[in-house]
Amino acid sequence: MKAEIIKMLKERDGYVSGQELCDGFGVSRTAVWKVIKQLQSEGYEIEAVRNKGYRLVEMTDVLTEAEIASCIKGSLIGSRVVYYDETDSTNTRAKALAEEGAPEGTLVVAEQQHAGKGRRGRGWSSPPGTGIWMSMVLRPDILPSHASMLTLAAALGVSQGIYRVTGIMPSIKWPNDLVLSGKKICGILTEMTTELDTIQYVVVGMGTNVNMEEFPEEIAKTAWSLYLESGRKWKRGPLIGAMAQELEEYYRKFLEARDLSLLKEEYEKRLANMNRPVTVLAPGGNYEGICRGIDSQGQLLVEREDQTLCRVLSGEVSVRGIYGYV
Ligand code: BTX
Repeated sequence: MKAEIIKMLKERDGYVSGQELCDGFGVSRTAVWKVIKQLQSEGYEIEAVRNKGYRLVEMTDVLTEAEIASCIKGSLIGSRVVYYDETDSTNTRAKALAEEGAPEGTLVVAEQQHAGKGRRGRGWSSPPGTGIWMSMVLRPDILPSHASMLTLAAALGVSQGIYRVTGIMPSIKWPNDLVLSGKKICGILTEMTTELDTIQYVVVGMGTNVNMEEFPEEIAKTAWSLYLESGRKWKRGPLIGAMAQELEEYYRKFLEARDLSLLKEEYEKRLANMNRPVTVLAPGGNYEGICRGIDSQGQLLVEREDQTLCRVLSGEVSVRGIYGYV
């Protein structure tokens, strides 16, 4: 009921009458008033006028389960929202929930992570009040070897969600980072659990730097936020809503083709390294080449000096631009 009331208040230009809320939810006026009081204490400025009802005047950057749920527009991603004020890692929480049978589309969001995870045992800085730390549970009927493609589809979803709300379009640094001004604003971590060669579930975790004004020294040179890029602060609820909707869209396209063939063109348009020199840091030795996009399996195509085309498997290597971070 709380999320529905937030949604009604946001969608209405004028007042929502108390009676309308009572009738709509089959509750008493006192029950409605209690919810309004709670919302006011959470940061929603709601005007209450006798004989007219309630009107949302302004809101701070509220991040609660009800706020997030009120921003969800699709039918899959975010169909269930689980929110923590603080947790170890939303990926860890999403995996535990998936083990307990959480349905596909479950979205786990935290205000703060004290053990945010990057790839290969690295950490992810996740302070409170400034970022979006979220993970979604997926249960795709695909081969485990195809799951890494979900990282690329998610990169498109998050970047499109950011674009829709802010008008800023981040580039993608293959396979799992979003960048602006040559620095990282988002990282994606995909983890899966399989049984007898079938996927039980995949958890895709996405960390987006939204309103940070500065970063810890260790990452200050490579990290960036939407605030630093645009000079203004953004409300995280609507951003999460737009990201969830876009993630759903790209996930459906991925499932339709069972690979990235429907997403390849768009991905390449946003690929930061496209047609630029890259160094591939491969286990067998580094080499240089020109990035020529991706194939329908999400492998990076790198043209070497002798014109041979190498396919770089996601997860197998890191790719760095020869100049700077991108
Ligand atoms: P990655 O291994 O590509 O990047 C991790 C590296 O990025 C770190 O070693 C550090 O140098 C740098 N870094 C750490 N924190 C930040 C930050 N906030 N902004 C920019 N750079 C940073 C990328 O791994 C995958 C990250 C996924 C994070 C999400 S958050 C929600 C979900 N839960 C969870 O535990 N992880 C995912």
